[in-house]
Amino acid sequence: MPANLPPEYYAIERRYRLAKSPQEKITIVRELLAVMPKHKGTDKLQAELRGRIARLNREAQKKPVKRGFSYHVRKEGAAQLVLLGPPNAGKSQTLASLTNATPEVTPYPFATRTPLVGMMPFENISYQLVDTPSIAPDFMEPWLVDIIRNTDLVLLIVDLTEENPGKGIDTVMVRLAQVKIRLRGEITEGEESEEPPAFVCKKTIVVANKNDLPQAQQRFGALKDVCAQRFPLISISAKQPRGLEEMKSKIHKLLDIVRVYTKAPGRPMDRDDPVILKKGDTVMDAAQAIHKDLLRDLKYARLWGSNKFDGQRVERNYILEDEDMVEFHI
Ligand SMILES: Nc1nc2c(ncn2[C@@H]2O[C@H](COP(=O)(O)OP(=O)(O)OP(=O)(O)O)[C@@H](O)[C@H]2O)c(=O)[nH]1
Ligand SMILES: [Mg+2]
Repeated sequence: MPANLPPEYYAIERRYRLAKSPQEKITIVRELLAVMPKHKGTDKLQAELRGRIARLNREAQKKPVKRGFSYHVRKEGAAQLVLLGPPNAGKSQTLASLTNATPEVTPYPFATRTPLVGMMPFENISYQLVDTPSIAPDFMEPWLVDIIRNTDLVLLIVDLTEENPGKGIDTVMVRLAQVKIRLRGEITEGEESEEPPAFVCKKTIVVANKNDLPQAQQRFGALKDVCAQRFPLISISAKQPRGLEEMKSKIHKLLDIVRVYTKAPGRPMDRDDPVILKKGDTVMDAAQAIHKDLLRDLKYARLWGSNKFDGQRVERNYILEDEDMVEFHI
C-alpha cells in the first residue's frame, strides 16, 4: 500500500537534513510523525521514525548535561546566521533592516536581552538571522554559547564610530575563546584539526556598520589593514541602508549553498522551492533530500543548467552546481 505522504512531509524532511543537534532532530522527527497520515501504508515508516527518536535520545543523553537556562533557536531557511558584536554596534538595526522583525534599536547599549529571529530573503531562498545580546569584556550571556556552536555563519558587527573598531573583534574573540569557540574567516579541515581539542570553529564575516557617519571611511581603511587577512570584511550602513545587497551576496557565496530544482519526468519544474544542498553534494544527496525511497530507486538523472547541454544524462554520483535542474529517473 503506498504511503501517500503529503508535501509538508518532504519540506520537514529537508529541514531534518540541515539539523545538527540530536535535540533539534528529535523535534523535527516528531513533526514528521505529526503530519504523516496514519494508515497501513505508513506503518513501517512510523515505526522507523519512532526508532530514530529512540536512537537520537540515546545520542542526546551521551552529551554532558549542561546546567542553567538556555534558548533553542530552531533553524529555518537555507542557513542560520548569528549576529554577534560589542554593545551598540547596530546588530538589532541590521536585523530590522534585513527582515520583518521589529527588535528594539536604542541609543544605549545592552538593549537586546534575548535572541530574536527574522527571515532575510535572498533571490528565491531565505536565510534566518538571529539577533543576540552584546558581548563585552566582562559580560556574555552564558546561553549564547550553544547558539553560536549550532549556527552556520557568524556575522560579527563592529562599529565604525568607535575610534578603533577592531577592538570589538578582539573583545568578542577573547570572550569566545574562553568558551572554546574560534571565529575564522576560512575553515579548512586541516586547519580545524590544528585547534586544541574541544574547540569549535565558526565561519565568520566581519561587518563594519555605520559607514554613513563622519570618519567611517578612514576607520574602515584602518580596519581593513588589521583584519582583511583574517576575515571577509564589508562596510555597511544598516540604518540608511547602504551595502546590504552586497553583504547578502557575500554571505550567500560564503555559505557555499547549492540550490537545485528537481522534478519527476513529465512534471513541471518548481523554481520557487529549491532543494538546499552543500557544495560537493551529488544527485544522490538531492534525491535523499526528497525521499529515501527515491534515493533507493534512483537509476540516473537528466540535467539542465550551467556547463551541461540540456537534458544531459548524469550518474547518481554527479556533483551538482547552484541552480542546476534535475529530473530523476527511477
Ligand atoms: N548612523 C547610524 N546609526 C546606526 C546604524 N546602525 C545602528 N545605529 C544606531 O546605533 C545605536 C545602536 O543600535 P542597535 O541596533 O540597538 O545596536 P545593538 O548592537 O543591537 O546594541 P545592543 O543595545 O547592545 O543590543 C542606535 O541608536 C541606532 O540607531 C547605522 O548604520 N548608522
Ligand atoms: Mg541590540
